[in-house]
Amino acid sequence: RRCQCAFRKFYSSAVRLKPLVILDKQYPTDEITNVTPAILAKIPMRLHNQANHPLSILKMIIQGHYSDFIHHSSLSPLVTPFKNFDELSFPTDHPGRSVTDSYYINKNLMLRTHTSAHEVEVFGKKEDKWLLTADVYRRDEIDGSHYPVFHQMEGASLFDATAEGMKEVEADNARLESILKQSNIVIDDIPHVSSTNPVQSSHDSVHAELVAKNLKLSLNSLILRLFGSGRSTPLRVRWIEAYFPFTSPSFEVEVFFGGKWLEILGSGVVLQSTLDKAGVQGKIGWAFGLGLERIAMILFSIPDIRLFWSQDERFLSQFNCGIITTFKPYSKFPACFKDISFWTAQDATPLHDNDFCDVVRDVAGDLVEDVKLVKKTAIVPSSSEVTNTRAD
Ligand code: FA5
Ligand code: MG
Repeated sequence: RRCQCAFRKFYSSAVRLKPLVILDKQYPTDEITNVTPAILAKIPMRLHNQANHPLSILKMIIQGHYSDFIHHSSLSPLVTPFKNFDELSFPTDHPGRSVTDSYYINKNLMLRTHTSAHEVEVFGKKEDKWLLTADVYRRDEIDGSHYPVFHQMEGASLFDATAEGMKEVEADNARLESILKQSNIVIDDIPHVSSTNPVQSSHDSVHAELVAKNLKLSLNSLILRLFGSGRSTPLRVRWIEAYFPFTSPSFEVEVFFGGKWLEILGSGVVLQSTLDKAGVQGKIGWAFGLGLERIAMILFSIPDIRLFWSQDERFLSQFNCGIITTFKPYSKFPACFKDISFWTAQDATPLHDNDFCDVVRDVAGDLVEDVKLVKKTAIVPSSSEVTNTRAD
């Protein structure tokens, strides 16, 4: 009920009519504005660019793997619905467009729901191989692995749609296959194309199959790089037929980790109409979108997706640039320090520090992490004074 009240208060017409200031710029609001203060507060944080944050460490590891790709990581999250949906051939009645699923600043501006929103823009720069990391926003459920703000990394690779271009793909496929053959990975594969996951009509089917195969090999080798080291059991990866309005054929990938299959990415052969809109001609290629939190949760053993937003030193100090370390859990509550004065009668048996610790343990149990003696004195207090010991 408290939540509903806050929601109604925020959406009262007085607030709604006020312009919103986002990243130092003012934007008008209208009857479909539904972005909340809690979401707005996340926009400047750009966790993927914060040094030593697990998301930025992961970003850098993936960038290192795709070393010949150009990187983008500072594009504004504010995009038009046209860019987020129409440019990518989403049908006009797609549920993702609704105000119940996406965050709108006003009817002409929204928070991107995926990094694919920048595909036409980046392909338009005539870049063939690129990665793009960004914060994305969805009015999703909140639980241990979903959050309304999360981070994706988009990757794309284009090749000349010619015999020469396909030779390049074949050579890369052979290189990747030989790496994967020698490693401890079990891949549950599906056909590169099928009647339910078809080649686009404008594509040569041999080209499309080679490119789909390159996409799979490339992602399998990335997954091996991320999850493969120091394992006693084989790494299990599963490819699943999927549907995205802007790729065909399309795939999702799941990794078996901690007894569960976890979906980590969506991918596919880029729709030719996306490249047409970007003014790219004579090329064919693939794209993927990785969920960074899902991968980082596994790699760093971070149990809850909300922890990524923590500014608590107990979280941030655990991660170092470029290294995957295992997260050590700590209390969800901030540390609370108490000063306690404790005294004994003059004629009593002297109190050992450990006796005092036992008293604390008896009363507070494991809630107390640390007890420190601040000062011990033999001075007998007058009736209005006590000696101070301090227990933190
Ligand atoms: C997409 O967002 C597509 N844009 C991916 C894509 C790119 C397909 C390029 C084809 C070509 P999807 O909605 O499945 O797809 O999200 C991709 C990944 O983001 C998921 O696999 C998951 O790892 C992560 N993800 C999705 N929703 C959430 C959420 N609420 N919280 C955390 N991670 C999420
Ligand atoms: Mg998905």
